[in-house]
Amino acid sequence: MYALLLLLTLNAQQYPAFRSETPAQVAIPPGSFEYRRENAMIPMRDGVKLFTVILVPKGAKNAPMLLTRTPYDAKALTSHAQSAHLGPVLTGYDNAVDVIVEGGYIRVVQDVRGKYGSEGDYVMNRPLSGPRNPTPVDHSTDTYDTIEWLTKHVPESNGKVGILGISYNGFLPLMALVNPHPALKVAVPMNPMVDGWRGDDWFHNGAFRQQMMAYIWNQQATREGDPASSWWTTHFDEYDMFLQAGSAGDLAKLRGLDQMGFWNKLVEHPSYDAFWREQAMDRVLAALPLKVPTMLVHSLWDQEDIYGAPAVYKALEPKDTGNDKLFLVLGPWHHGQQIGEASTLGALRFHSDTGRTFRREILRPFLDAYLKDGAPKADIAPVTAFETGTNTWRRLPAWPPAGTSSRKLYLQGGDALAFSPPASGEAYTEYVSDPRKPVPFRARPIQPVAYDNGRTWPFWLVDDQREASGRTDVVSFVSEALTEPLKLTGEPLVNLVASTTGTDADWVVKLIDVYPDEVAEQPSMGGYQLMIAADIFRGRYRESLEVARPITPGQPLAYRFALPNANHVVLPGHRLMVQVQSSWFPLYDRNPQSFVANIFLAKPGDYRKATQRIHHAPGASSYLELPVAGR
Ligand code: PG9
Repeated sequence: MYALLLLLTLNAQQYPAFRSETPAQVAIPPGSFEYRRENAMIPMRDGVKLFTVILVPKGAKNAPMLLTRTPYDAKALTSHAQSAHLGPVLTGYDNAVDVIVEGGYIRVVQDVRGKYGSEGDYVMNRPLSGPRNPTPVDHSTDTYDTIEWLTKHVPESNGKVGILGISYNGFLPLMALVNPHPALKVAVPMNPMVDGWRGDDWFHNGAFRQQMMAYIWNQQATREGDPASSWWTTHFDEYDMFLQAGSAGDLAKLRGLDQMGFWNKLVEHPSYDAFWREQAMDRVLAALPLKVPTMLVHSLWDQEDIYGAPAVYKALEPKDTGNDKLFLVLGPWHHGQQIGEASTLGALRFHSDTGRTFRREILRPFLDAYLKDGAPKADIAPVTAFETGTNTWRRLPAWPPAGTSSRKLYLQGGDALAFSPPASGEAYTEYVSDPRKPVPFRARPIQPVAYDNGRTWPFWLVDDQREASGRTDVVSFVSEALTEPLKLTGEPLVNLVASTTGTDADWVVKLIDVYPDEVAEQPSMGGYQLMIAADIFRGRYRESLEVARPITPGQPLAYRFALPNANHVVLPGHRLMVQVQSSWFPLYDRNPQSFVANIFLAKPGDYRKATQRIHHAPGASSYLELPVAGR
């Protein structure tokens, strides 16, 4: 070392003019940017400091602040471009730029505790301090302390704060509603993670979303999300990777995922026990007063968190006695699409940019009304819902709309589907479910859960289901062509009567709008089979979501569960279809179809072929209760 220093010193003396060209400290000329960027380390009540980017538009005075808290790297979310202008800097995930920049808002984005620039320990969806979190700090206290600091340290602000975000960043505004800071004037949870077991990111009705394993690794392997330590690929087609691995637990062991604390909690809690119930944010908030005006934003084809926003709305609506504190927006979007271009979704065309309409005509006036001094009351309906089929925005007083009634749609023999109960015919429709050849949840090769590189993951819920309906391990029941419009406004309820030769089974039910054989305006939509509501139910939880029980082989049993909300008009000439299958792979892990204590730990010998029967005999028929709008 000494010799090297000596050599460098000699070098400098020999060539004094030949020095490093990098300045000791670079200086950006003042006035170069249209905004002030401040990177603050905000102290929480336990002394942990959270990295917080504060972007103040040039000349801002009495400006409100829009806060997003995130586990996804505040610095990256506020540096989409190195520009003198805020617009390019913020264009990207979680930033409704036309609202933030044109609205003159101060933008604040903060790394949550334990991630990226923030200190402290990281716990996935950190529960509230209490039985699930013995520490005195959580996202509620961290948001309170952050807002307290912001109102005292951002001189350009008017002291009013709104919080908004998508997905995990939508879960965090819900946490902010617990013991909210008085300066928190409005919250906009978009596509929020609410109940990881019932219907958001981790399970749907007990079936595990194993393609999220990569996310768990990437979230927990390193604080900074170091790419060199990220989840790695081994197959172009994830169908092969997961099938070759065996159970999700086998893959986790193969990859060392059991180093991640959250993975071990998943394996420990495969059923809907207190671990999940006590963290479900609809349940948490149902027990608290609604103090902060809140707009829940939901995507009708949300491939990640389709359960959350409607569940919170359902929980909080009874508290909104004046119908002026809780708002819901239902858009024809995939997860988070509302902050981008949204005139299409996969093959669907809406003939207007529904995302832009939402941001400019709903979100912007809503935020202004609560955050800007002297702003007018916003003329926003309690529920604003885009009706697909007719491609029309509807202003509604509540969801589902008054007058919505239940109408039974019966599965019948001969693969028929009708609003009248089966009078005679075959007692059941049969198929063989083989875990060695699970039904792909979309056309192979199956790509990872990702948004970059042109991935089509975001659109999979609107994939054409024609391929599936042609498989022998998928049964499809289809109605006659409708002669008049059928308007669905709410959650279809599945009432399946099914039997299996196995001792466990998954039931996937899809309600489908079948387009006419030819669609002149868009020929490729001829015969298209569009899922308007679909979900999976793990049969072991038929009697209790908390206690898994074996299924009695060969016995027709009733399974009842809700499908996600639809706001859709099935037009005349279209037909209704219901598809039923017993795997949705590899998004969901396979059911071994022989009862084991914990499917995460299933072994190769546990996976067995089973013959499934969907029953539709008179008096024992399967049906869907459709939420049909009043006239
Ligand atoms: N809801 C998204 C997600 C969470 C957890 C696993 C996978 C995806 C999100 O926060 O972006």
